[in-house]
Amino acid sequence: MPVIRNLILILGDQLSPRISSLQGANRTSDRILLVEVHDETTYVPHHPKKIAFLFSAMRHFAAKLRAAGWAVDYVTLDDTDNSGSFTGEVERAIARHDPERVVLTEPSEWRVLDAVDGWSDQFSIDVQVVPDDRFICSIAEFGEWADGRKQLRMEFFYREMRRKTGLLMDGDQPTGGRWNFDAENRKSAKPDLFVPQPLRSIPDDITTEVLQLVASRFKNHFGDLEPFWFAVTTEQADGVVDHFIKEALQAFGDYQDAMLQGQPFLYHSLIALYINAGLLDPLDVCRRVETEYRDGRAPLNAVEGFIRQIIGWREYMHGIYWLKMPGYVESNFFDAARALPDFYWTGETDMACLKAAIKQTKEEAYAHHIQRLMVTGNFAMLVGVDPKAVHEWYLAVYADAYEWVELPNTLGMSQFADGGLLGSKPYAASGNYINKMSNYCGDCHYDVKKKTGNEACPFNPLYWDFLVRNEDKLRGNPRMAQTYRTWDRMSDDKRAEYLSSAARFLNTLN
Ligand code: FAD
Ligand code: DLZ
Ligand code: SF4
Repeated sequence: MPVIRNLILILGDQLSPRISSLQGANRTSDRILLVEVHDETTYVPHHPKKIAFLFSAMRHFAAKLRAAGWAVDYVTLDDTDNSGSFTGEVERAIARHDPERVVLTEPSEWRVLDAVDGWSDQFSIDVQVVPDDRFICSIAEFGEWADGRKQLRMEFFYREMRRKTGLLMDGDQPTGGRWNFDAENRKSAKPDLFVPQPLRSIPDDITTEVLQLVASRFKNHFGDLEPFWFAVTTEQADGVVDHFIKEALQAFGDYQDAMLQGQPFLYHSLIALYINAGLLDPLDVCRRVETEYRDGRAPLNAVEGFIRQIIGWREYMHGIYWLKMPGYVESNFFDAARALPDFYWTGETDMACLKAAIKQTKEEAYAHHIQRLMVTGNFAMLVGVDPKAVHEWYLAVYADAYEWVELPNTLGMSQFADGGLLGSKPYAASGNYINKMSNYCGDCHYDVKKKTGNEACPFNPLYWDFLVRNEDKLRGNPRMAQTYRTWDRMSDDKRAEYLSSAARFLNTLN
């Protein structure tokens, strides 16, 4: 048997032929390893659609590598010898091939890197972890940017990324004379708005086999496995980008924050799961979208807004995660301790906005940003759910969820659990915001216009209760001053009504 030089482990979110672990690899002397393992499917109870997506994408990727002449070991979940963990499968592959070294691109999650760090001693073998060059800003570069700064504001980081990539730059100036067109991206949507439907891929034989496996093994996980229409190859995911550019990009900016009953996707791109798994390259996508503006086919507010999400927010979240882990996951600025309400797993609530967001999460493994931030996230923060429980829910239920991007979005942006590292004030809102940005309230058991009492929208008293409960932590925040002044100006009776309404509602959650 020929000697194996490098055993190259490719993780489920590294499905790119350009992945750094393959650069410089040799088809004759190296062997690639991909593994479906029980531990990765259950460290949180992932949505069945997410597991099926990754397994099918991994199997298609392995087939593509084999067709390109690579020797690939692929271990399926139902392989009777499967040990159930990355560590166990690397150990078995070392025993099979006796390689000189193990090579992998650095894992995107701290948990996995921590395990990998032990392999060299555990298996007495050289383990080479190479940087992941799919990010525009490396972990080291982000550390340099953050060093010595009191506040790590995304907006300033984003400008650096614009300069670095040259995206939407005219010389050293931002195209259109402004860095950020967000103020133009806050339209609410009318129910009769024409909304494009997502491009749906048809499951092939590989996907069908995966669906059977996932159906039999993950019955107890939250979420509907079928209908399954996610793309599972780069070619299909490219088609999703084409579809987005043609059908939705023009209005992406205008309706970015809008929510409509029965329209889970609106003008969003639905590509985070493909970028995060390696099927799409973030910079390629941004360049294609920029061309739409340069060629006069899409407005600047849409194109800038979209590019900011990817080279701004996405890169920034990656930087924050690696800057702050492993301690970050323990952040709990408000000392919130409530258990996650059961209805997050059932959708059984009279609150129409939460019901809609949770129902579509169950059906699609998807909710758009404002639903995650201002509906499920806002509610969890207002009622004081333990941020770790909130984090575990988000990590489990969305097809695009990986800890490196989910954790800073949840703990930092949505729950303010890091005390303001990411945002200057909590994203706390009463029913008024949800009513302005959606048509949920019309269908709701509660009345968004009522401030207190049993019929009042629960967000209204909960908003004030949250601010009062956390007054010692928030009153000194200059961006909260106006809000506390409003509270101070209320009569004692009004204040008491708010607090007793909130207490009654919170009791129902216990
Ligand atoms: P679009 O709205 O079309 O946006 C385009 C792209 O921009 C996305 O595909 C994504 O790659 C990127 N993007 C947009 N917003 C963000 C952001 N805040 N952080 C990072 N990238 C962003 N995104 C994830 O990819 N994985 C997660 O696990 C995740 N968890 C989240 C949890 C919470 C509580 C919140 C508030 C947001 C979370 N996000 C997460 C960010 C955002 O909600 C999703 O990226 C977006 O909804 C994915 O849908 P889309 O592809 O249609 O995005
Ligand atoms: C999310 C996930 C799941 C559900 N299953 C697997 C798997 O069986 N094999 C695999 O290689 N990756 C899986 N993943 C993605 C990994 O959790 C992800 O690649 C790492 O956490 C990144 O550090
Ligand atoms: Fe949500 Fe309140 Fe509107 Fe009901 S009334 S949909 S609970 S914001």
